[in-house]
Amino acid sequence: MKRLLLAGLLQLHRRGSAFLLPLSVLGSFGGRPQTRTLKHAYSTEGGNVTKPIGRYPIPNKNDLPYDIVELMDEVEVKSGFLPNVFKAMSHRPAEFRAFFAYYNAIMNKETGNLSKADRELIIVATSVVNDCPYCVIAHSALHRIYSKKPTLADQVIVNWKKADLSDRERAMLEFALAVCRAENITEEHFQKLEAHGFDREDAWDIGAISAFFAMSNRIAHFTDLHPNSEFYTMGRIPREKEKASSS
Ligand SMILES: *[C@@H]1O[C@H](CO)[C@@H](O)[C@H](O)[C@H]1NC(C)=O
Ligand SMILES: *[C@@H]1O[C@H](CO)[C@@H](O)[C@H](O)[C@H]1NC(C)=O
Ligand SMILES: CC(=O)N[C@H]1CO[C@H](CO)[C@@H](O)[C@@H]1O
Repeated sequence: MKRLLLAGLLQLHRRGSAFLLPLSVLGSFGGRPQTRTLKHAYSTEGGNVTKPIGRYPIPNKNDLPYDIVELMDEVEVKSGFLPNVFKAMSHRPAEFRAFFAYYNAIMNKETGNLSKADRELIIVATSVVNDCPYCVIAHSALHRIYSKKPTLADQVIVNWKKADLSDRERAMLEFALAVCRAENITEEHFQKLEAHGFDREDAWDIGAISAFFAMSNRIAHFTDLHPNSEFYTMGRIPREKEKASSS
């Protein structure tokens, strides 16, 4: 059992850079060797000890199992900040491991017709229905980064039916939302997907992302999980412009 878990986590590690944020957003951490040890505690946002990120206590780093600390450090070094979902889930180490193993299995899957941007868009659209600010804000940021489209996720957040989506994306979101709303899923749903190049395995991928994040949305809900401030601005301004204005 322990071995299996370790194998799973090692896989997570090997794919670390693809795990949460693409290399293109790693900014100044980009090319550095990742041996830096992060010393601070995980419990607050931006070191502001008076502003909690959620309702449950976050364990001190020293009290957390090593595999969890290692993964958090890796994500933080590679991303430039540690998304609050890692801190919140560390309250339950066994669930932390299960959560990120499942997350990795569906989000970093290398087969099928869903791009990374497609996956993020499914999370955005369904998390709106589930009233989850953390998930909408974090995953719309990731959508902007992966798609290089700074406005589409915002459009989907307000009203996906009026967003500048392709017919393919529309069909994908229609299915994801039918799963999200627990509608009666029939053959017709699968046929509509097929008309846009999504086979049954792709339908599973869309359904599984919708389902997993419905669970994640609910955990964020009762734990009162707050998004990191970094997510709000990520991917809104093209990098060349950003560089030009800061030099
Ligand atoms: C820390 O958070 C508290 C509570 O939200 C806020 O009043 C205070 O201004 C924050 N301090 C800093 C330095 O951001
Ligand atoms: C779901 O749809 C199928 C096919 O149209 C139908 O036979 C079935 O009765 C429906 N089930 C429910 C619970 O509405
Ligand atoms: C339309 C499209 O991209 N179809 C591809 C979906 O994925 C399968 C296998 O993963 C490919 O064989 C299809 O070409």
